[in-house]
Amino acid sequence: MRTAIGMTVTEHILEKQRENPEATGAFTRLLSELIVAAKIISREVNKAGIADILGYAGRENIQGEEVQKLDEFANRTIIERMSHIGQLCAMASEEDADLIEIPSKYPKGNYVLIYDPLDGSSNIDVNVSIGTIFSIHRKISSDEDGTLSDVLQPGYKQVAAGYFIYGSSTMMVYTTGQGVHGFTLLPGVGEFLLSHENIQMPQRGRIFSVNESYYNYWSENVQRLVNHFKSPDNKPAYTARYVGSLVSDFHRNLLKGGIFMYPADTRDPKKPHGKLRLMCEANPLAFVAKEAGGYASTGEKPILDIEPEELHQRVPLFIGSKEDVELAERYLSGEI
Ligand code: AHM
Ligand code: MG
Repeated sequence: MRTAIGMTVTEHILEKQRENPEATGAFTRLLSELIVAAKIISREVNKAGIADILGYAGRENIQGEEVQKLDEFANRTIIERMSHIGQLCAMASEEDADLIEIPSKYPKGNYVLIYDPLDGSSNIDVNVSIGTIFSIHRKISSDEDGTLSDVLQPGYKQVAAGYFIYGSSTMMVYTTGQGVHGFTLLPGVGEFLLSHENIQMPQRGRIFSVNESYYNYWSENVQRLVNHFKSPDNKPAYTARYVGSLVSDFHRNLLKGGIFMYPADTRDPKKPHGKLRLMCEANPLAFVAKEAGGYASTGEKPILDIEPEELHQRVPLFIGSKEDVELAERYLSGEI
């Protein structure tokens, strides 16, 4: 395949399609439309400071968190753009409690889209990078309409995953299981151009990212792990970076190496699963990490192996450079 820095994402996806003789173009169409949705969201995020779109929308999402207007805009944009293309049988969003059905007036397709429309939403009104995360599965049920079983598939079955990051520039990073590729949006022109080809994550990093204000609510093994990352015995030493937008923290560690952690919270014994959602946050980033030579774990087992039980399931997440995440598993098991 011809790859060259500067090729458009559409050309890149089409080249991948041509490599697969069985490809029908359906998947290419799906990704292309998702890219259009992301460009619209990116434009809206960029003008958030000047448009009167900030502030809380006055309701809570199903997880009891405040929803901001830009989250709603992003969610609506994806639903509206993706419903009519004929490639999806259902969608699931972090912002919607239930499966999102494709209206009966539109044709149905063989894929499911799971997404977090605007991750890191607490950072919207302070001009800090936020993003859209997506995960795509092939339909497995025989119904024309998608069912919950189409969505509740383990991460290793994803056919594509990635994210858009609305930062100092807007980027798209995606994988279809053939490496991880990054594209940067050229403002004015409106095209995503290949800027990071075949991204490889360093096997060991020097950055740890965790919200340490929860220290007292972690298990002793997690506390020991974080103490390890802070230890002056590490040569060279680790450094801490925490944006508070998973996409941004992950993206930095993808390029520079390191580990992002959102451990289980022992405060509430009924919810010992941290904060992040398996289907729309952990799984897609775990697929990207794996394809870039990294690893994602609950601290006990690979994220991608989890058999999901519910749409909004939460998981503890340790993700990043392979050796750092494996070290985390060894601490959490008590081996060290
Ligand atoms: P969100 O999807 O509602 O924005 O929540 C997820 C975000 C992640 O982007 C980030 O890693 C995490 O929440 C930060 O949580 P905390 O403020 O507890 O550290
Ligand atoms: Mg989110």
